[in-house]
Amino acid sequence: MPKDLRTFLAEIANEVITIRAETDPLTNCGTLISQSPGPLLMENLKGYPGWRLCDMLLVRRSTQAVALGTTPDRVVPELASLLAKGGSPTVRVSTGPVKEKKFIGDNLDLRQLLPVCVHSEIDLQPYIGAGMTIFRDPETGITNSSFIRTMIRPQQPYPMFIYSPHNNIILKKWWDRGERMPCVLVIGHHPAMEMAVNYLGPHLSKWGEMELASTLMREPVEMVPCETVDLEAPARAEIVIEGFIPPEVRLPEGPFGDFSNNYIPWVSDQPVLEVTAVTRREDAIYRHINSTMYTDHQALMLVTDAMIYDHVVKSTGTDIHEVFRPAWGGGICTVIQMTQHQDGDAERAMEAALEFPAGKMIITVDTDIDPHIAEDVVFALSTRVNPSRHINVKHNQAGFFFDPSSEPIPGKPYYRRQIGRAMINACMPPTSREAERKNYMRARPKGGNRFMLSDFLPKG
Ligand SMILES: [Mn+2]
Repeated sequence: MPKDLRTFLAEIANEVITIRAETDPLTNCGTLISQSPGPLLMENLKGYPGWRLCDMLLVRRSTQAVALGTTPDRVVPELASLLAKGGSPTVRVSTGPVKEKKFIGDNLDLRQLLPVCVHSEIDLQPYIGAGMTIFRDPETGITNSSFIRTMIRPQQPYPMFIYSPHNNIILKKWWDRGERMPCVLVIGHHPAMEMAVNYLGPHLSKWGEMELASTLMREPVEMVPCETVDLEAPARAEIVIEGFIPPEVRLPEGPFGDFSNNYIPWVSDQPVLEVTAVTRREDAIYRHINSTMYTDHQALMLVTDAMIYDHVVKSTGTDIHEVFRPAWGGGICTVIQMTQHQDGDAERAMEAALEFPAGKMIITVDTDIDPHIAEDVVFALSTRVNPSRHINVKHNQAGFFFDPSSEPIPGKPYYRRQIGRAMINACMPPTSREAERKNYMRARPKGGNRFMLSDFLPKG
């Protein structure tokens, strides 16, 4: 059975929370999803009879591990080794489940066709957040994919915020020829494909993220020809939207609470998608990625975490266990869990991480600190850092567009930003100074996990 969203949902069935009460994509799905501790399946959507919606598929290391066919402690190293292999071929098929229902025409209304959600409290419009684009380079024929937020106004066309540099290179080539660019938005497939689509590294002359998905899924992705554009789309997707991005049209886009949980930019004029077809499964599941704190939106950053891990390990040889960019750091803080064997190990690891868009705060911690637990990281920052020695600031670095504290660069486009970046060594002394490490041993309560308070409470 080829992998897709459904095979994945079956594999994690014991972790999925199913909601049978009525939920409303326009008023409450956003907050209900954000409150969920794990994978969620909503089966009764107001205004969309017969539809189901899923989200939060990757917020836990346990489900990330299932997606990659590994164990939770091996997610980052395993993903790093898969990414290092690059793309592998997809396979063309003549048809597939995504063709079970077809809607073709210039007046399609995506609000009517799909249960698109409003993500954040003051977003003015519902947004497709889990749409994976397929753009094809008109010169090389290689495709590029990324997640692009698409604003679903009450009528066509639909503004898209195209932040991805690779997508913009390709879009410019089409527009420089005076042509509108054919485009596909894929919604709902195996989460390993979603990880591949979040890949930000180099590849443009060799393969696309769909080929990378074949590597991460460990099987060739089945691709099927589209109805109205000269592109192929994954045959086992839940939904495929086809259309064109014309060179001459711009429409106001935003406000939308994005990535770092800020509204950046508030409203700006952006390109638009003119939809020409929607194909889907008969009983399609709408894959949503709510763009608020602690959702798959931040969890999907693990692709870059794996690349940072790979680079730091290979370029420094330091003893790295885990790289994690926590949602509670707005995605602009990187925690590296490592063991220092010599003085300077942490500093070398952080210098190497700085070569990536690893955020403006890079923090190293030891193996007794869980990077996934904020209290642990703040404990390390508070008790293991001498600010005079262990905080190193680099000025005038490239800033992240979605970081409101980054500053514009005079004379540069609005999305180019600058900021200082801090490297904070919150590790205890290296193993070469073993005696000093005793001072940093964390005191744990007598009895450990061998006794549970609940067993000592009155029964019934
Ligand atoms: Mn790319």
